[in-house]
Amino acid sequence: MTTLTAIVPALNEQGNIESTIDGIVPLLDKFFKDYEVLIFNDCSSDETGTLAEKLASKNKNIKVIHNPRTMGLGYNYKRGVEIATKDYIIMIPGDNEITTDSLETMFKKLGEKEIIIPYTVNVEIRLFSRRLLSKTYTWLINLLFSTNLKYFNGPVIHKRELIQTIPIQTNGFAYQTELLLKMIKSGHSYLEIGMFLKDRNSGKSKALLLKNIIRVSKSILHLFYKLNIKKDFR
Ligand SMILES: Nc1nc2c(ncn2[C@@H]2O[C@H](COP(=O)(O)OP(=O)(O)OP(=O)(O)O)[C@@H](O)[C@H]2O)c(=O)[nH]1
Ligand SMILES: [Mg+2]
Repeated sequence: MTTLTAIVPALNEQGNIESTIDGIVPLLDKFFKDYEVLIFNDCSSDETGTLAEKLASKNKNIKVIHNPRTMGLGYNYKRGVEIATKDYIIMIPGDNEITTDSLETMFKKLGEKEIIIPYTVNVEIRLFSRRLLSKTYTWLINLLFSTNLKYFNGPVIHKRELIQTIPIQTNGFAYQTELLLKMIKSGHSYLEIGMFLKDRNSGKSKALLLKNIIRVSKSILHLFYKLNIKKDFR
């Protein structure tokens, strides 16, 4: 049996953070010899931080990191990877978006390949605008980098020892794209697995914020230069 670090980013997720954690803990208890859950409260203006602390006080495997200001999804993931101590690392969104059945399917495949890359099967669950953004994004990345992935932004599972050797430059939403491209271009093996999403119960999506879209566009330009022109895969 193996061990897992779950990085749970949460920005203003007071209506979802408890159900996220309550949903995953039984699964982590069942599948892993040991695990840690790192909740990243990125200076939420709602009760996310207080609720996260309450969850941590009930379970010694849960830790909460509070940022004094909002640093971004990629920044938090990077910090999570730096402090992670278990065999594998997964990002589980704090908006309770991933079904536990899907997580279970992924956990069963651990060890088959170096990276487990989930993609959304029930795309119709998302709003048309969000779906279009994802579809265009995936198409564009595959075109720019000659890859053939179905999705770049899911709860990917990495081996800790491997991912800790790869520098992550972006602090924004494109962090997983950066990691996956660097790893795939370096020849690491991967397995794509279908997952099912749930409807966001409360709160708002941050993926469609203009500032996030601009940050992602800049990261992709930078990656294009680094990977395609400089041929620097790190
Ligand atoms: N720590 C941290 N978490 C963030 C930040 N932005 C978003 N998140 C969290 O990351 C997760 C994914 O963000 P979402 O806004 O749900 O984006 P998405 O899942 O790609 O898109 P939706 O389909 O709209 O939900 C959620 O748990 C957010 O709370 C951030 O700047 N910092
Ligand atoms: Mg979401």
